Amino acid sequence: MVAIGPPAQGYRRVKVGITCYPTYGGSGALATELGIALAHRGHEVHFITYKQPFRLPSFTPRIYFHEVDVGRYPLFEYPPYDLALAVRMHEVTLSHGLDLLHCHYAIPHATSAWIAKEMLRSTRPDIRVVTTLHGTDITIVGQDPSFRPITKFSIEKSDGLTAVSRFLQTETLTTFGCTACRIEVIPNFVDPSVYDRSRYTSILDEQVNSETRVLMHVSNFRPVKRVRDVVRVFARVAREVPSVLVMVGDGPDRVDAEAEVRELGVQEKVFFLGKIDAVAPLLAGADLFLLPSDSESFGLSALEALASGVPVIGTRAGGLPEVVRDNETGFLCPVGDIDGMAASALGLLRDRDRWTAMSNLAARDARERFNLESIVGLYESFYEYALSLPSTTQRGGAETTPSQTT
Ligand code: GMT
Repeated sequence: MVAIGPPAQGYRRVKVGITCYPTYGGSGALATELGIALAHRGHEVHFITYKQPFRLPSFTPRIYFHEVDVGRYPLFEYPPYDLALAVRMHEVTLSHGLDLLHCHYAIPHATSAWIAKEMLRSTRPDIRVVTTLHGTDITIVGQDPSFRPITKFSIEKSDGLTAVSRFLQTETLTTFGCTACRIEVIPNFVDPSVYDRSRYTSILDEQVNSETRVLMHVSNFRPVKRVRDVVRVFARVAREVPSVLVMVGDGPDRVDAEAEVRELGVQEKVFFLGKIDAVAPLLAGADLFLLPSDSESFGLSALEALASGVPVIGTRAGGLPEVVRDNETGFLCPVGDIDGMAASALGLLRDRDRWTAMSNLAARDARERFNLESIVGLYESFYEYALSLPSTTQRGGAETTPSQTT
């Protein structure tokens, strides 16, 4: 865990309300770990969401959790969570004197924050809204005709915008054409003390003998993850190298993955573990991480694997090439290229020296480029910048950021 220390470079201590999706998913994991790190550095953090975030321990000094209760009314076939969230944001801002609201994932969080800000216009005109774009809020949901106008509006009404990769920054600017929007790239991060292979004795040892290679996939099993491809790549590898596949997580396509396992006759070699909060001890026992996604704005799970010394076999999709160095810390192939991914995996598993070199480089590169300490410092700096701006209420849209990465 990070040490308690002052905010980076003497930034002021802030009171921040963080809203995220609290159940499984990279954006919720990142938002929670950011909140924990900020609290360790002396800031006051208020999570405002419908459930305690899954990576939030029961008690951490300077962290508070405010549950959003949507309530029930017979007339509401669709209970208005967005409005209940706005009301809670408004209330927590007033009762705890928040400086800013930090929304992770645009829809509906940035929209609710805008409503809360309008409600605070006379009492707290100084409240600022920062929105971090994570991925499908832009690439899938935000482009659906039913959400596109409100996504664009909410983005434009945020005081500050960050995106987790250069890919997502460009995608947002081109998709929404919001020329007034300036988006700071602040990549995701890992805590190097948690994702450290040497810290854990492999908990898979009881199930898997030392000659068997462990391939792993961690996700929320949504269509974008292409979990059937995970099984297909593995089945090819398993034909030639003694190996098992460990599938961590759950979601709509789990049944598909299980069907593929049966169709390919690899039931004895594939373990579905379901949702697991702490993946670091599992990653420490893995030889390869598979992430054959259709699109991935960043790939936090890939970063956690790399930091754990697990080379990644994935796709050259979205922001993944910004995280995985092709041929150095893993291998990236075109989406759907099962043969290519299987060949890369086999090549590496058969060459232990190369695997060791790649594993070491993966851990080092992840620590250097995506270190918790420095990335949290970027958020602190961004908060400072957002707080220094005139509000969008007065000027009508997101503004230029201090260090543009476009
Ligand atoms: O946008 C999503 O699909 C949801 C989100 C999540 O909650 O899992 O995932 C996105 O955000 C992560 C954290 O920033 C990124 O690491 C993932 O790449 C991204 N997912 C996609 O782009 C599919």
